[in-house]
Amino acid sequence: MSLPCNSTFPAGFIWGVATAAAQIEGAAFTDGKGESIWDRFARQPGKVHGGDTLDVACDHYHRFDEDFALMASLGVKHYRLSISWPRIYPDGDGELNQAGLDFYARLFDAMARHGITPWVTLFHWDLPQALEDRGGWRARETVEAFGRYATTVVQAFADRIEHWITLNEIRCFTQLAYGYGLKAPGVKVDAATLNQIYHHALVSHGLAVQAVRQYGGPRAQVGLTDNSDVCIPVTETPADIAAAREWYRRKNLHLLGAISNGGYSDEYLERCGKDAPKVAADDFALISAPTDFLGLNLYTGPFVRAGADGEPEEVLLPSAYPKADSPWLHWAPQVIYWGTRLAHETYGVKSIYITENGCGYNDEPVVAGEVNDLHRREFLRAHLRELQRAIADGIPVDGYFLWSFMDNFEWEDGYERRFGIVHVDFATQQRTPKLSAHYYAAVISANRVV
Ligand code: GBH
Repeated sequence: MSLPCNSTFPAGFIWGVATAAAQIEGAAFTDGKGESIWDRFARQPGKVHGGDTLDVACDHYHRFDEDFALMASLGVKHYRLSISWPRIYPDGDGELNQAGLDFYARLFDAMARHGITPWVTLFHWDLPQALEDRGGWRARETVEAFGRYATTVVQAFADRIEHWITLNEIRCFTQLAYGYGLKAPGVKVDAATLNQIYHHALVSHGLAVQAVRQYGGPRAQVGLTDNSDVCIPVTETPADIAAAREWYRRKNLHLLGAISNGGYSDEYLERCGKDAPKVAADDFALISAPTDFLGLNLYTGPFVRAGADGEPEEVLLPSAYPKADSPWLHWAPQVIYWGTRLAHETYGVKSIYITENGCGYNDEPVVAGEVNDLHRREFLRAHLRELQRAIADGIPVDGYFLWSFMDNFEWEDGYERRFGIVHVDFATQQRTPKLSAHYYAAVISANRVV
């Protein structure tokens, strides 16, 4: 008798891996690429761990063919990657760099040869520095420039790409970058400017959707990748679930809430007060145009319970609570179940892809040709069990992309923090699949949690 907990995933379930251009490509100033805000940020003292830069990274720019061969050897058939805007438009706008388009054409050709389907993110944080110099995401001009860049890329690759992701994690390149100054460009703007930046990100998403609809061809699919704030009910009882639902609704009001609502809610506008964003007449027609799927990056989340009067109340993490080496990444596998369930219930999303999930650790040495990351295998297995539970409960999750294919430039943490299932020796560029890579290969091949 086959036990339900060992059942296979639905036929056609998408198993993939993910990366982003700035984190792996290197070749930061090669073939006409312009400077990005991360190239600049990494050169400012004290911003990135160890003074690491993106100049070489995994040298994927020159090694993509071997990387795809390795990917294919693990049975990975779907790969989420991003395109570097400053490779295509070195100044963000204006002159097109044909060599940049040619690079991605070679890359997609190589993927096709290795039987790997691309899922392309148009913006994963590497804003051209030239645009930042003219106001960056504070300026509506950047939104228009993004629309032109997105149109160029979609037109160039419509014959090869069917899956498009507009933006990666609005909260990170707005709030964390311009609000807290932790990510490039590393500034702290006032509340009104930050709300305007959020709004500009939403309009940019809308312009990319429009570009895919106009030029992507009949089979093209498009969606946003969001890192919604997700919480986990401490007990799965009606009171705590209701509290979690309310916490989730409030926290995501300004992004997924506004998109699904077709405008900013009164509740959000009251919260903004005098700092509310300026909205042009047709903005929400763009922002709220239907998409084909929602991408969710799910890593962790707080635990919430019903407090007095059922009000959501976060339960603080005690010091003994398990974490990865990334200090923000505490162990909470149910984020997969509740992240997808709350999105489905709250916004009526019909198709969800988990576009990232994974964990970051520091010391994962290669010993006798092997990397023993049993900790990551355990992390994956626990999260995949929650994915299976979500699917069993009828939540429409159609795919899962593991972050990341290989160790890479982990933003402000530099190369210290490793998220890959493939180990990269950054001195030699040697790749070594970790124990978790062999585990994930077995999951893909069996189409179930093994
Ligand atoms: C993703 O972000 C990114 O898309 C990806 O590029 C990255 O490599 C990967 O995850 C791993 O980090 O400093 O306390 O304010 C993940 C979501 C949310 C993780 C914000 C870091 C910083 C929290 N990120 N978080 S804090």
